[in-house]
Amino acid sequence: VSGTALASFAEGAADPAAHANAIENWRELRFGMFIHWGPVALTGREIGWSRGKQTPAEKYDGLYKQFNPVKFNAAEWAEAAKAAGMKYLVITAKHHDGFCIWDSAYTDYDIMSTPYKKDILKELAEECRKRDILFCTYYSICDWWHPDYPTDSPGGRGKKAQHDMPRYVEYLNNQTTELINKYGPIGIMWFDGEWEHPWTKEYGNDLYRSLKALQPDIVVNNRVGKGRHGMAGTTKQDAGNRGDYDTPEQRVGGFNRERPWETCMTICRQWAWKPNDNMKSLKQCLQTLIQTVGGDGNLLFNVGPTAEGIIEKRQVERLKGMGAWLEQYGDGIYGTRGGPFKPGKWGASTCKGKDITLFVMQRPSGGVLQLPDINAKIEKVETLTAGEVSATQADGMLSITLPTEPGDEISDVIRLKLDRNAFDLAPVVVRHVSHSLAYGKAAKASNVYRKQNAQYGPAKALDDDPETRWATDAGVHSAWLEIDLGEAKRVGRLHVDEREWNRVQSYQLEFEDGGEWKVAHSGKKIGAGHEAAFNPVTARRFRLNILKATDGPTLWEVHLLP
Ligand code: H79
Repeated sequence: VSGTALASFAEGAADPAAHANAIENWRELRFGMFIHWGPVALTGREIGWSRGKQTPAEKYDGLYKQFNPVKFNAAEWAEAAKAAGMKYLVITAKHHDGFCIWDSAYTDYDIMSTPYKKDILKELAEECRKRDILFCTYYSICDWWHPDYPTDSPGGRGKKAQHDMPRYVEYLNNQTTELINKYGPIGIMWFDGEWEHPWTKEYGNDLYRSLKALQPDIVVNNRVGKGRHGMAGTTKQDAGNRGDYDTPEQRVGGFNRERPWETCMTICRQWAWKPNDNMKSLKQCLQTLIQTVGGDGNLLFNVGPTAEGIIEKRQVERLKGMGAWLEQYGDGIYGTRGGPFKPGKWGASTCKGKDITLFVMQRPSGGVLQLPDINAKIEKVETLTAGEVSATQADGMLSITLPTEPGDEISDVIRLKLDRNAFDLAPVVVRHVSHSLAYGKAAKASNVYRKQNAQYGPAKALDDDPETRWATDAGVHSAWLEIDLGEAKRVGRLHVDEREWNRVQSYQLEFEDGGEWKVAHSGKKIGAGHEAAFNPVTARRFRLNILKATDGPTLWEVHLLP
């Protein structure tokens, strides 16, 4: 990591060496437990946005009077994290709703005013420490309950008649200091709710500086500042916002070795406990972890305990499943860096010393994985899962012949031993070989985002590169992309991908026939990885005509197949 590039994020770090060390140590942990918990669990609604919505504020603010988690057992929670292979734990000390789950000297709206009256945070911090799990706290900057904080509902729509932001900031300073002094050292101070207008960059920078002065090796996420870009969670460094790492939310972040990052994601749908919430499969859980670490990020995986104080049995079982798998293959996860093969549908890779671990999660047809070659000699290749594996380096390709059968249902795990340090190799994109007839063919489009043909041109949808796309201007509601195959070809299938953008509402695939455009297939939504088969047509020119979109359409890939 280049020191100068990251320095501006950390200006004000009291002890630069302790600061750098702390980030390094935290990054090596790679996998942590997030816990969202509070009186809201009594309602089964979401902690971040049900106050003043599904639950009227007066009712919500009185829930704590019934909050009595008699089955809470800090050792069990810490044990669940341990069994999952999680190395750190972040708990909501205070969420947007303002309730404090520790014994705070600065408010009575805390755990000591509930019938339970025991300091949950203290017990949890101790049980984590016993197990060598780094204890961390989540603290929401916005506080809809606190009388001095200006807004009182999600989105900051409701405003309090009387408020005093400077006094609230004093409260926030007092409480975060209290968390460090009472339960510290704290691994990460995990801020959130910074996007509301009362919070400023200056407040963020001051807070960052004072926390680092108090505990030089504390890690502070980027939500302390004002620079976070939406749910992608990235902060650009030019605006002078502090914060040690980026925080993509409910999505795996993009490959990035320059700036540390951590995806936060829920094991079910909701952050706080919800009855019968939809739980992710073991495969989804582990593949998410692998994709994240392969992109050089950490995964902070969330559970929401019940109002009684237990983590649902099925969730504990799921976590154990993850831990059991990591017990076998965790060597390719913990203490590694992402790459050099960038993650994609094919799988992901990590490196440590002279080793590269390949996690192959989609078997290529033919059983040979084609990777771009690396500037190193492969001295040994072995599979840690079942079966035999071999590798050859020729013509700029590294071909890995996989075991005839998948060696594991989550991922084949293959270890390459090199003649040099693997982290020194430049990261490379693994092109998915689509066998599209349109691959690399000439293309034109009715519109290109800010006329930036090099970056967002139509060719980007035909290049099998998962990192590039064709994009159009904001406000565009219809657009077409025309492909010239060079000669007439028979086409009977279409694959299109707009990922999470979900803007296309209706489209048709057209082909040119005697100077006239005719319709081969028509459809409505596209979304992520849309496939369509139709009566085959033979033509040289094809046109994907987007008839209706909610905003400027963006397509990552367009494939025409026989
Ligand atoms: O604690 C969990 C959620 O309760 C909390 N963050 C995770 C870790 C959360 N609260 N609200 N939200 C998530 C969604 C907020 C989304 C938005 Fe925005 C706030 C949309 C516009 C303002 C975030 C900030 C995305 C763009 C700016």
